[in-house]
Order: sequence, then C-alpha cells, then structure tokens
Amino acid sequence: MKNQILKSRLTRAWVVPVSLGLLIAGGHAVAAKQLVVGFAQVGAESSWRTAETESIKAEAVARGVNLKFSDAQGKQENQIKAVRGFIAQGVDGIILAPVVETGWEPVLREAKRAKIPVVLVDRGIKVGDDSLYATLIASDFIAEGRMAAEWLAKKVDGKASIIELQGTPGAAPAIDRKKGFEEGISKFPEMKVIASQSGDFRRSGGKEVMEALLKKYGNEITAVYAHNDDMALGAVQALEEAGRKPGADVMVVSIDGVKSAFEAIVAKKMNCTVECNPLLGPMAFAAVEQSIKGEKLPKKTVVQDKAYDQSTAGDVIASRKY
Ligand code: GYE
Repeated sequence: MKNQILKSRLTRAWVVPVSLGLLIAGGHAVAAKQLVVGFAQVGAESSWRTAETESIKAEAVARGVNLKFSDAQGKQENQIKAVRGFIAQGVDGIILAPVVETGWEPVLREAKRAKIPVVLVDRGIKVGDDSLYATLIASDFIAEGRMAAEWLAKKVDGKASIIELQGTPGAAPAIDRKKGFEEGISKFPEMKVIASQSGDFRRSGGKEVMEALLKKYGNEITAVYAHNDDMALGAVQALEEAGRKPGADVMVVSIDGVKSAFEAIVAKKMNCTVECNPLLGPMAFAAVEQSIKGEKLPKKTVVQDKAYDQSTAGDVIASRKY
C-alpha cells in the first residue's frame, strides 16, 4: 500500500514537464514551482514577428512555463504598461522585444528593483546603464543593411536609383539597416537613394509609400531596398499595378527571409532577401532561466544572417518554416 502511494506520487511527478524541475524533498519527488514569464511583444506588423511570437509561445509550452503574453500593437506606451503589469504580478522573468530604442530606463529600473531579469529579444535599446537588462539576443542589423547593399551593387554594377522603405521610426532595425545600407553603397558614387520613407514594417505601408513614390519618380526608379520583406512584397504589388516588372526592370532587395519572400524570389518578382532569424524562443528562455539562477550572460548574442537570391532561394524554400 505504502509502496503504491509512493509509486503513484512519483508517476505524477515524472509526467510534469522536465523544465518545471524536480526537488527531492525528504526522499519524495516534488515538482518545483512553475516559472511565470511575461513576454511584451511589439505587435503583429509582419510575418517575421508572427513567427517570433509563435516560437516564444511554443518554447514556453515545451518548457512548461506559464507565459503571460502581451501584444502592444506597435506602441511603446502599451509595452511599458505591460512590463509594469508583469512586475506587479511578480513574474519570475520578462522577455521584451522593444518597439523603439529609447525611453526604457524608468520601467527597466522598476524591474531591476523588483529583481526580475529582463531578456531583450530581436531589437536593442539605448540605455546609460546596461545592468538594466540581462542580455540581448538579436541580429546585427548594420551588417544586414551592408549585405543588402553589397548584393545590390554587384547586381547593378554600381549604378542604381533606389527607393528605400524604412521600418518603424526609432526602431533599432530601422536605424541600423539604414546605416548599414548607406555604408554599403558609399563606395559606389552612382548608387543613389532618391527617396527614403517609412512603411512601418507593414505590407500595406510598403505598398502605399511605393504607390506615392512611383507617381513622383516614375521610371527613374531602378531599385527598391526595403527594411523588411513585408514592405518589399507591398512594393512588388505597387510596381506591378503601375506596369513595372519588379525583379526584372526594378531590382527588389530586402531583409527577413520569410517564406513569402522566398516564393517571390523563386517567381522572379523579388531579387534578394537577407535572412534574419525570428525563431528566438529556445535562446530567450534559456537566457531567462540562466539569469534567474544568477548566471552572468554576455551582453549580446548575435544571431547569424545570410543573403539568398534567385540562384539559391529554390534550394531552401521547402525547409522554410515561416
Ligand atoms: O525585421 C521586421 C519586424 O525587429 C528584427 O521587426 C525585427 C524586425 C523585422 O517587424 O519584419
């Protein structure tokens, strides 16, 4: 009888997800407290972001973490409120994908005072005191912009009149992808950005801005550089509706590497995408758990990226998950 009780207790304990951890107390296996983690997400502006949200949600399930999810609909004030809410609930850790670079000090100081580690994913911030967050897991956006510029310069022999579609104003990937691209084309005097406007990382934004700029610049435009694939795909639509041939008479290069961009490249309507990996769930939760244990983490972990074009996109399209 005694044996049976012990066995059933153990069985019950062993079926809980491994990440809950097991404490051996007085010879009995007991499940440790379930981790509660808040994730303050930017919104759902692009397919990249949706893939990131899914990766984080799936990893929380796999680790048995109780995830509190907040969608800020692209507004920093909503994200700040969400982080304050997580602090008030006494979560064990916070994952933050900061919409913009600045303005985070006060709320991060509150998290620090409450001893709740904050792991930044995908976008960086500017703060005077970097002890306000545990670590940042993100791509090198300057390198991505440079890669896009170098690919384009080679393709057009150093001569192009470019429309730049920028991401959300103030967001790290918008600032750095612009900077990297400018650096990349600076060696080519005949590569010129003739107009640069924000499409807010959205397909509809890319389409609207492209429509307006096509009216203004018409056939002068020979290339489009978009800070993400969704805006590039919106621009492709606008170009086609204006009777231009994106991918042939107007080169289209962007960043993210989402499946629909690979499809457009294979269909020869886009030319190049620089992959930026959104599947950050496993790394993010590993970092949260390490910082809860008090382990010191590197201030930044750089996710590696690679450019794909019409000569390589077809080989990898089947394996694209997002
Ligand atoms: O490129 C874009 C998104 O922060 C890296 O945000 C991310 C960017 C991504 O909405 O599609």
